[in-house]
Amino acid sequence: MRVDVVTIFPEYLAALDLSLVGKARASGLLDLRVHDLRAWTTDRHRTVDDSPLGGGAGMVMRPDVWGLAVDEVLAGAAGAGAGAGDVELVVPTPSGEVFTQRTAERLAGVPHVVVACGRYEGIDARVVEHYRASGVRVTELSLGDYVLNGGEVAALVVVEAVARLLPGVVGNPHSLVEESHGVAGLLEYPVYTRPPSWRGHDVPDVLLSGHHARIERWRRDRAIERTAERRPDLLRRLAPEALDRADRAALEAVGWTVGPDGPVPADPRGS
Ligand code: 6GU
Repeated sequence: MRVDVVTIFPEYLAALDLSLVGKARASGLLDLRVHDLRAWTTDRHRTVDDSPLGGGAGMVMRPDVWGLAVDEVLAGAAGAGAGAGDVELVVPTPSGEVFTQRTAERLAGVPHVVVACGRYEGIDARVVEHYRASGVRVTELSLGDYVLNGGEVAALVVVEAVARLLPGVVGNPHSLVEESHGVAGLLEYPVYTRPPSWRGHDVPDVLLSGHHARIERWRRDRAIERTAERRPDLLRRLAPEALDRADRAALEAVGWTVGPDGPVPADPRGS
């Protein structure tokens, strides 16, 4: 998979040389290239922004500079054999759709992703409009409901979340199956390692029992409990068919019941 990141702070992405993503790059599973947007400026001061038309605070990134940058990065990969349908332009912005594990899974199947990192008040809206109109898939992504100074952190997040899903990047593909925000729709159960007793806190006995069916049940109960407490929004989205009798008992133990559309708080006055 090829990923191009365009930013005015290429050094920000140095972290992608480390750890699993760094290894994926070194092994050739991930062809990641970071570009300095200012390489496409044409004036002496290498200007990438201008004041907002219509007035208001801050600065807006210029469409002409972004157009030259994105054209060239798209053309570079097209020359390497990718078609227009194989590329997706990702634009991090707090006004985008929320980036989730589903987004990461979808992007992991896209041969070429271009991430355009805006700063200031964002990129002139015609850039997204233009590439959409020219047939490029464009996704504006937000990390969540808070404001960052630019898209670079989102680029780090997207590259890490996507790269670990590429075949061969995570050593044991099994570890991708049960983790939080996996297909089960539950948060991950708590995990423990040796020593079995630490500062007076003991690992739950069942995990030392060697009884695999009981361990599996215990883990699923804890996942249900945790999700009810921390992410009731996720719990409500579970399909009733996905919940067996033991799941329903675990839900009832934490004050939930399973209605025709899925789990709901048992107390009708509750959340
Ligand atoms: Cl993707 N960009 C910025 N600037 N702020 C954000 C964000 C992205 N996601 C959440 N806040």
